[in-house]
Amino acid sequence: MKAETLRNLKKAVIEYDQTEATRWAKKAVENGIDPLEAADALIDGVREVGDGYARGELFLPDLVGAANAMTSGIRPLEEEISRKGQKRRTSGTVVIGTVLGDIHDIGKALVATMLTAGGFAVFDLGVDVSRDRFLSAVNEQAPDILAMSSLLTTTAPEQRKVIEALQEQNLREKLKVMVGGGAITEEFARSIGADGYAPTAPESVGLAERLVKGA
Ligand code: B12
Repeated sequence: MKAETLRNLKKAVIEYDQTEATRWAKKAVENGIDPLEAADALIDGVREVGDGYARGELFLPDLVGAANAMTSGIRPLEEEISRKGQKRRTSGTVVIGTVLGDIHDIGKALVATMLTAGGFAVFDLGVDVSRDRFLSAVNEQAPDILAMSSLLTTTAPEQRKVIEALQEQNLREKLKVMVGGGAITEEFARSIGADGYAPTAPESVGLAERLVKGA
């Protein structure tokens, strides 16, 4: 029963099937399967699709489909995880959001999902996130990494302003900043004093790991 459930959770993600992901996640809870193990099965699925994308064998819609299925399945499991007072092992904590004035969500959400699949605890602030909101999340969560997304050239400078605000509040040394999104380049990231840039969601995981290790 357990092996079948875990297999079907992973399969639901690989087949981009949100309904099946939710159904098997609920079944896992009903049958007393460790929700952390069940979540790992979903995460395995996203990793597999992420690897396929990184190798150029799969495409953006595949990544989006897998991410959506994982998000659907993980909800009932997270409820059970918090009911049992369990904690997931994490590689680090990330606060992520799309900057003020920008409502593009898809890439940022993918990065959040891939980082979750990569073992990070991710606090997604959503889109159109103000400097104050980023700063209070940094104060509340004390993350290892602050990740910002920008799709518009008009709002990209907001990333610099957030970094400056971190400096003013003496928070900059306490975390790493990584940036990305269609409007961002490696050069821009360097010019605003970010610690790292990645062009894709799968690559953001390796970047986050390197930043946390201080490499
Ligand atoms: C979908 C879309 C929208 C949707 C957004 C829906 C949603 N829920 O997200 C809607 C219709 C709302 C929209 C609105 C607008 N849009 Co629009 N939109 C797009 C479009 C077609 C796709 C964006 C997308 O989701 N791409 C797919 C994702 C997966 O890619 P991505 O976000 O870049 O993310 C990848 C990487 O960049 C990276 N990544 C992303 N974030 C991060 C963060 C970190 C930390 C890291 C490491 C990596 C990383 O990982 C992701 C996956 O690998 C693009 C065109 C394009 N080709 O990109 C235009 C585009 C971004 N939009 C554009 C514009 C101008 C607008 C509007 C101003 C249009 C208007 N006149 O109203 C408004 C702005 C609204 C606002 N205030 O934000 C322009 C921006 C031009 C520019 N350079 O400034 C683009 C490029 C279209 C164009 N060619 O003109 N848009």
